[in-house]
Amino acid sequence: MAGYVVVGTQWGDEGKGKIIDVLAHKADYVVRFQGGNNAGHTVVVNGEKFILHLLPSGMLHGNGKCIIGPGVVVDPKVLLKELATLEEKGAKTDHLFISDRAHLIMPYHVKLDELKEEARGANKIGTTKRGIGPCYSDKIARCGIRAVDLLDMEAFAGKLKTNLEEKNALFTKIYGSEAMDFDAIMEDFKGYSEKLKHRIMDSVPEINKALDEDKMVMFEGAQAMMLDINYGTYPYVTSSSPTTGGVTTGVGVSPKKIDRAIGVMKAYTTRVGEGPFVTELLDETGEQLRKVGAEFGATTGRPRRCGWLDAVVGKYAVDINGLTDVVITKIDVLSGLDTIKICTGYEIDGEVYTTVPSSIEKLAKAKPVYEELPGWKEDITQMKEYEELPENCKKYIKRMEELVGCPITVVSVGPDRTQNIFLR
Ligand code: 2SA
Ligand code: GDP
Ligand code: MG
Repeated sequence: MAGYVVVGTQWGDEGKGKIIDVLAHKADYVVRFQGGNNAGHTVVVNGEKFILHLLPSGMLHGNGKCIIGPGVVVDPKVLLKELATLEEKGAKTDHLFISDRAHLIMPYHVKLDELKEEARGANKIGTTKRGIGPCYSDKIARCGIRAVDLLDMEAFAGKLKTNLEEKNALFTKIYGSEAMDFDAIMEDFKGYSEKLKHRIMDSVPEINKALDEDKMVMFEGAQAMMLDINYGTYPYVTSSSPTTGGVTTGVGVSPKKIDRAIGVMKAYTTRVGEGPFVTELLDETGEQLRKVGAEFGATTGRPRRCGWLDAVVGKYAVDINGLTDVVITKIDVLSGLDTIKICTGYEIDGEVYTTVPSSIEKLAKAKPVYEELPGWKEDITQMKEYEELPENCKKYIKRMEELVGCPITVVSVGPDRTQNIFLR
């Protein structure tokens, strides 16, 4: 069996897309298991940049099958646009399939996401406003509409009618907004059904069979550990499980079939959206990280908040995900700094914590306990071997490894597919 999972270990945007693309050339399947088009996964091939939102990051290899799994929420309009963009660039797309169990993001979910964020005011979550939370809410409330419903537009119409009645009452009576038109939505979705129906499949038996036949299946995580609905900085999280546990429920495979769990860890930390961020830098160094690291949302363009590496979060991610490997990314962004800090604990009301507290109020009060390491000046972006790296850079990598307690197997030194140093 060769089930590989790739997950984010911080607040997302660690470079998962790049790493999945690097590994996907030998994969028979690349499967998304949660999230939706809130994700922005960047892949750079020969200097050309592709940002994937719903499409798995293995799309550009065109060898294996790419599947949008049962645990994903799919906005068909966005999906069709993304497919068209790739096709315009000459990439092949006939290897993309959608699980019939995946839930559909409906236009009323997007509208509700916007209205809810507006209503929260200063307490907003900072969502991507792509309808993710409202769609997962309907899934759990057992009134969602799924991809399989696009294969039976009569059944679809009945479900849309019931849902829209309820949502329109919310829009008009609670939010003072306008009702949405049933006929217009129905018309659009008939079109999506025609364009997508040949890609809708039952992915469960096929993926399980592939794993039983020792094929390589890569499960692609979106968002990350600290945005997990159960273990992240609730309520400042996304509405799915981006951790390895999300694979078993999000694709329908046993945990026994996962052989490697790869956590992608940025050499510093970023967060986009609201919520506590213990190592955030609101000074010039934070500004430098944002500038050098080009830290802007790949979906919304929002500036990302930047700060030092948080090893408390790193260790938490290693434990919860059962990581077998850590891949460090963007360490090249740290070149030129005199010293670099790593957070090893949180001081909260005079007590030092080395685990992530569940209370958001406590976390908001946490002061980072730092360890300081010497920096390096060299440009490392063209280096190919571990031995070539500056001594202080090697020391930083070693210390990261010790603190998070998991072998580091790859160090990424630039956005391109080819900019990697393999350690093991
Ligand atoms: P949502 O839209 O309901 O999932 O938002 C809830 C929180 O999850 C965060 N979130 C993300 N954080 C980092 N990256 C994401 N993808 C894009 C990117 C984000 C962008 O690659 O840059 O472009 O702004 C992502 N998606 C969701 C979100 O910020 C909320 O904190
Ligand atoms: P993802 O959501 O985890 O896939 O990450 P994003 O694509 O949202 O953000 C990561 C950004 O960093 C993208 O612009 C990547 O092209 C870029 N990137 C990935 N790895 C590296 C690296 O090692 N060095 C640098 N400088 N950039 C990288
Ligand atoms: Mg991203």
